Amino acid sequence: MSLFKLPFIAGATLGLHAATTAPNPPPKAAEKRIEPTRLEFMLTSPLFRNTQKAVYWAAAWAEIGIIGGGLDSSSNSPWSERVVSALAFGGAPHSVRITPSLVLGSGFVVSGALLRLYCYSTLGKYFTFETGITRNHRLVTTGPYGLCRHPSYTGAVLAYFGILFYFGSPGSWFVECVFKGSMLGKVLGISYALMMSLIVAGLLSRIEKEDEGLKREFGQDWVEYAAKKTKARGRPKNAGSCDSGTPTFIALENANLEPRMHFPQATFKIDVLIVGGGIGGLACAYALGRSGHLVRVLEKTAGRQRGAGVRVPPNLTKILVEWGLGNELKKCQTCRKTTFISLESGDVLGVLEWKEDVLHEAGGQFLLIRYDDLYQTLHRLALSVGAVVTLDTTVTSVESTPTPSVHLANGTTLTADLIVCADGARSVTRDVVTETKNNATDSGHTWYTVIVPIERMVRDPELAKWAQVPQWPIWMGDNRCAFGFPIGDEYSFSLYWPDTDVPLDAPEGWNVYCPTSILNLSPYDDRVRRLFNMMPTAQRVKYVVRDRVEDWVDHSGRILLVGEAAHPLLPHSTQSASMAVEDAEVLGVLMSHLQSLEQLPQLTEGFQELRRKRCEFINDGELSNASLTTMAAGEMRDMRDAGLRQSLKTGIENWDDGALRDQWEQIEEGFAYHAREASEDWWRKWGSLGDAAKSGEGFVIKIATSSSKIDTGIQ
Ligand SMILES: Cc1cc2nc3c(=O)[nH]c(=O)nc-3n(C[C@H](O)[C@H](O)[C@H](O)COP(=O)(O)OP(=O)(O)OC[C@H]3O[C@@H](n4cnc5c(N)ncnc54)[C@H](O)[C@@H]3O)c2cc1C
Ligand SMILES: *[C@@H]1O[C@H](CO)[C@@H](O)[C@H](O)[C@H]1NC(C)=O
Ligand SMILES: *[C@@H]1O[C@H](CO)[C@@H](O)[C@H](O)[C@H]1NC(C)=O
Ligand SMILES: *[C@@H]1O[C@H](CO)[C@@H](O)[C@H](O)[C@H]1NC(C)=O
Ligand SMILES: CC(=O)N[C@H]1CO[C@H](CO)[C@@H](O)[C@@H]1O
Repeated sequence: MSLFKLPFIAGATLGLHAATTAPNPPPKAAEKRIEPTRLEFMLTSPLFRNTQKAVYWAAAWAEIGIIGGGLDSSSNSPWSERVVSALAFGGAPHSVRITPSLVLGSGFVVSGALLRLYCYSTLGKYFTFETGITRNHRLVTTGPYGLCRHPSYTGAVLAYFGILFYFGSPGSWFVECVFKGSMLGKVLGISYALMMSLIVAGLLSRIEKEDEGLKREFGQDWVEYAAKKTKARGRPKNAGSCDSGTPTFIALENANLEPRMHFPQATFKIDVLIVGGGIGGLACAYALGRSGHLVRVLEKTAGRQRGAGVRVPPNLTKILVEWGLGNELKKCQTCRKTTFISLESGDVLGVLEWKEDVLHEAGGQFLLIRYDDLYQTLHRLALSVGAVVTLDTTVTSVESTPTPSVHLANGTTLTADLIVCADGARSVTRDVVTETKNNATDSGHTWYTVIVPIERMVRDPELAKWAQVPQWPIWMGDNRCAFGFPIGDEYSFSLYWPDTDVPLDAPEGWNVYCPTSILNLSPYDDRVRRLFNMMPTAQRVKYVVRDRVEDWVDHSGRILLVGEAAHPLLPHSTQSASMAVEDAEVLGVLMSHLQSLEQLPQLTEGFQELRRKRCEFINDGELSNASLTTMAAGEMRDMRDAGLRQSLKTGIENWDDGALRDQWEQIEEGFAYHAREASEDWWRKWGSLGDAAKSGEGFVIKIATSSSKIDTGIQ
């Protein structure tokens, strides 16, 4: 009779073994993006888990021993009696038998284990016992994850519940011998039950943390998935139930995740210090971290800087989508058209439609977003690849000898294999790299920006239309212009104004404010005045003109300028964020090919070669654009306006007339650039020559830039 018990013993023991054996090693420290809970050690400590497994195996063998001894007892062999009495622990070994609750317990363990094995196979190598979101994960909603939100938790709880049921059943060796047999047995039994409660509590306390982590990482995707999986069961979040009728627990492991896009990693990994954690610095941190390098960002501010609106042109959208932000970008507004309006009269002069097919050609959407949102998103991305972002840390200088190092304002010096200077237009590192003084001259113009809540704006019927259709109107005036666009529930409105009107002097930078009343807007379109004066203060960004930076790489090839430190732009340019992120993408792709430290100068020179021309081209376009929109009254301006009026009649396709057609072609070229492909092309052309040098063929190539001729030679 008790022989029938054997399959159930086997089921319970093997089931529990499978359910508590990790299919993959734990994620690396940098990948632990979900904070561990206080009971985490109960769940993840291998020592604890292995001890637990050993106890179950011992109990299983004891039970088998008793059954075996019992079978043999008819022959009264002294051997079997000795075994049975040794395992009896003072209890009643003959009461060890098969009971319905024992069978049920074993059934629970087996079904829990099978559910978990299904989860292991669905998630493959992304299933780890430690909570964490590793690099390049994606939300998995298939297989068991399509049934309920956290099947592996359900499985774990089923298995633990089953084993408790099994060992706690009358007829089990534990109850009949150990528990009933002695005081010590009772103490053991009760402490064991307590421990199991702690494990279950550990599982439960993880639910929230993991939900938060998944939500942080996957945003809308996770919210939608979670809502679907709980709504379908008609229960609130965290209390839903699965088809089996057992509680739905959040996947204990790294569940629900899968890689995004595959990005190659460098075979040779280096330490990188990034000076400045703005758009450019954070984007570089992500791109370099993704290529496998160890990155630390040093940012002088506390990190929460307030910006205004940023325009995200198509090929930046493309990069961000490849970086896994597609869903976040869906929440942004798409720019539909640009209306050109006379600042003086308020008349509409022309319309430029951002046609779907034209943008499609350029490969992405033209979006309007908030600076702060882009900043936060890139910050999160940087952390997701293990980059460390140190705030409130001001860099005073950098140097390359004897090793690349960074001096901080507090006296500390940090060293790295590569220093990336992303400290913006007012860079303190630029002159060290170029070894010449970069002149800064006053442009005589300043940007004034207000952020107006949409709900306030729509109360003025004449202004409401600008807010309701995502568009980017430009008011063109004599030596000045204005433009605005909606960013979520706010409206970013900027004026580009000559300093001759407002003699108040102000320092350069993005955190300077002034009262809006200092501008006299009464001679202009009254809507501009009303909109601007809705807010009491404006952000005041002075435009300082800087020389073109010829050298982006220092003589050692290990200190590199990126973003506005390398190519200062007119503030509020269409392409400002885009240029900085493109830099990052190109740098990341090049650095993913790094095979040795000696190769570093080749790659940094390659970066300059790839990026400088494009940035100059874009900057020239932005400047000629600015002069086009701020023309003084005269013959030229009349021609411009005539051309624009033509666009009102014919639309963009038929813009054949000179200046505007050229303008559009420029815009198109700016929009259609593909940073990753451009750098991969470069690598195919030049990178392999560098390899030849390394492999000892004696072929040396120095990358040509416009300041240095190609210099090849046999050594
Ligand atoms: C606060 C802020 C708000 C902005 N808002 C807008 C906007 O609304 N619209 C728009 O079009 N553009 C905005 N820009 C500009 C835009 O970010 C840039 O034009 C472009 O993205 C290039 O960025 P960058 O990273 O090269 O330089 P920046 O954006 O200038 O970033 C440079 C970073 O380096 C840090 N830094 C500077 N010096 C040091 C130092 N010595 N040590 C450590 N850290 C240092 C700065 O604090 C800053 O975070 C803003 C920039 C900033 C800094
Ligand atoms: C200086 O600042 C850095 C970064 O903020 C910090 O790690 C370091 O400990 C500081 N050093 C001193 C001496 O305070
Ligand atoms: C920068 O300033 C120096 C010294 O005033 C001057 O000689 C040089 O020509 C300037 N460079 C440019 C590009 O204006
Ligand atoms: C030039 O200005 C137009 C609108 O005036 C704008 O659409 C375009 O993006 C600008 N060009 C560049 C290169 O930024
Ligand atoms: C999204 C995207 O890649 N769009 C365009 C970017 O530019 C390249 C050309 O460099 C086009 O081929 C892409 O279609």
